Amino acid sequence: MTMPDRLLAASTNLAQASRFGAAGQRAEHDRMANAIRALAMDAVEKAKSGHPGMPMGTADMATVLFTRFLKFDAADPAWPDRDRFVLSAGHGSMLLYALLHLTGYEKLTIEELKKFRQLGSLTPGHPEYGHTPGVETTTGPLGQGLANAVGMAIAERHLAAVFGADVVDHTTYVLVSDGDLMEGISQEAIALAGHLKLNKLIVLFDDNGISIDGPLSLADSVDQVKRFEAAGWAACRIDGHDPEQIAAALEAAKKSARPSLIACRTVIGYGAPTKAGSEKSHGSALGAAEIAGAREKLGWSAPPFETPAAILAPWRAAGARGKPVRLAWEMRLAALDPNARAEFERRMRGNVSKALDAAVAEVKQKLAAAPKDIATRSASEFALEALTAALPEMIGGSADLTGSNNTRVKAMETLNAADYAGRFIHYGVREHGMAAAMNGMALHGGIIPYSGTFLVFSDYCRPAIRLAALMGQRVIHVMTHDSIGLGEDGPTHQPIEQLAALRAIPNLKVFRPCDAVETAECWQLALENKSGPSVLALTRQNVPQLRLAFDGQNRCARGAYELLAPEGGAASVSLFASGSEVAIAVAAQKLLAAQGVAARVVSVPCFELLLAAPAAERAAIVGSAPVKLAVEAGIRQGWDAIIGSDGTFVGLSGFGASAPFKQLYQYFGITPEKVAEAARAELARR
Ligand SMILES: Cc1ncc(C[n+]2csc(CCOP(=O)(O)OP(=O)(O)O)c2C)c(N)n1
Repeated sequence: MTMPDRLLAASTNLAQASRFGAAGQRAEHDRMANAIRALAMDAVEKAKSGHPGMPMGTADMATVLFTRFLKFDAADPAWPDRDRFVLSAGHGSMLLYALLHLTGYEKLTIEELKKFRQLGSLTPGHPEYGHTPGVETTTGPLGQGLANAVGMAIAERHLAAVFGADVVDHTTYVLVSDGDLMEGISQEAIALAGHLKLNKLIVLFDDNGISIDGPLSLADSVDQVKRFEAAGWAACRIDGHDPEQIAAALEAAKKSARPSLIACRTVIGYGAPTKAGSEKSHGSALGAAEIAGAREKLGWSAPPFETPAAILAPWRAAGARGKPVRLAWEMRLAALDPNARAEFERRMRGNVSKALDAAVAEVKQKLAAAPKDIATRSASEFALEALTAALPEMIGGSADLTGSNNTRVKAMETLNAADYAGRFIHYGVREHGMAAAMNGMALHGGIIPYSGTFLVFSDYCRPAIRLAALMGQRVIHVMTHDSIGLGEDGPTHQPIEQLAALRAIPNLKVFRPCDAVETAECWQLALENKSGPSVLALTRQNVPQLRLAFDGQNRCARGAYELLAPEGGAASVSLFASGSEVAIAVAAQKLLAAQGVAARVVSVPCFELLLAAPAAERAAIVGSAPVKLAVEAGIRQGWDAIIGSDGTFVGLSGFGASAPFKQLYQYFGITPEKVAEAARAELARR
């Protein structure tokens, strides 16, 4: 037992001895668990929607966890060394809200519980991070919470290795349902956690054998205990309504050298007279008669939304029992070497240090001194050499495409079970699990995760990227091979609609830099984007460096800028492009100039930043040339916001093909000649 564990155990045992007495312990437990059940029934009933079955079935597990194991202080929901509790089965949100209310999270008043699922309340349908104090991650899409928890557990191990167990020493608990474990992402998460031997990750499985359609046997016959064991976990099966079995299993899990699964056999809707054990209690209000029957069965006579003082008191004590532990932690933090403490605090605040500006300037200076006509994925690696040296909180990775994504710089050691201090994660071929684990790391704090895969596989990451955007988490996805420019791998690997699809996600920034200088600038913007995720779409093929003179300003910061002014008078054509197509626009400008047409070139590395710019600035960047033409090796969707619905687009409208990349650009007509031709044709039409 570590020192903080001993402190917590001492405060828990003391409190329990005085409260329960040996004989009354079970009865006290039942009353406390029933308080959760009653609140869940009442809130769902009042809202006339929600999921009472899961909180009623898991109330015993949650009561044991929150009163005897979980290290937390309801008075300080953001305490960095708290244990994390992730409710992966987010539909059971009333379990979490009841727990937060009962343990005394100040904002989770009974009034908030009465407003369950109502606009503006702290108790939305599914738990939302950043909205409700005490909610560690947004859950609802099944499987995500489990994979987030893997990331949190990685973050904990890494930061403990860096800063020491005196300041980082906590456990990540996850409550999962059958649905979580049926989702494919769970396999990725479980395999990764087992491989990394994340022994401070403990999964409580609500093994109730029921999902929405009915008994699980309709669709599933997996032996979850064997499945987890096969992935390197410790796993056991217990009665999820027996507090002593739950406690014993948690004790054992805390001592395990591997991550642990505790499959808790439970009855969904426990206590409901006719709906318990049935899908009927899963996702709708129980109804007045059923609730009356449940109250009687559970021996709960308090009116709706009332928790008798004698039951609330031990709950509140449970919420406060972590306070001395937190205070002791604060003293240990204060005793840390001042530099280490300042660094720990900086990282937990998520502020990137001034070193970032210097690192970016250094990269840009080097590029001005010795220009590089390289692929933007290589430019990204070049930038990462400086950035990862400047920002030790950056943890890189790749889903088995390390050499292709160029996300690993030479100085980076692997983060693995033998050395959690490493900074590069081999995620394996697990894009979805990777993206969700990155969310968990960012949520944990102290880490800026970035990773790599091919842009076309952003589809495999999408549900997790969407949640990162919803939660406002800084995760950075390096996505290379960003167009038909990847060549011979053919249409399965060539992203076409992916840029548009990613740009459709609110609060996600999609960067597509055109050269090595823009790549460094886009990296800077992604790292400074504290309140949302970013994607860096990078080329496989070489591109010329278009920005040759050193410019201290980050020209990508407005999302777009005039790269080349028109030659000889006002522009009659504005050529817009992103990424590798900017060089095509530049060549087209020359062709047009030779034909007496003045054109300007606007590089558009980030739609979202451009569209967020003040209207006057945006108008100045877009300009007033009569012909607006965009070129991008993808679909048109989204570009109309810049070129207008009557603008001209040179790109793709179907899938790619397998061939050397130069041939493909010719074949699909994405060339300077075709761009110039389209511009002239449009000018002639006007
Ligand atoms: C990715 C995803 N697909 C579907 C759903 C809709 N949904 C919510 S709960 C659930 C399954 C319910 O079964 P289980 O997970 O065992 O929960 P329990 O019935 O035990 O509460 C489904 C399909 C979802 N939330 N997320």
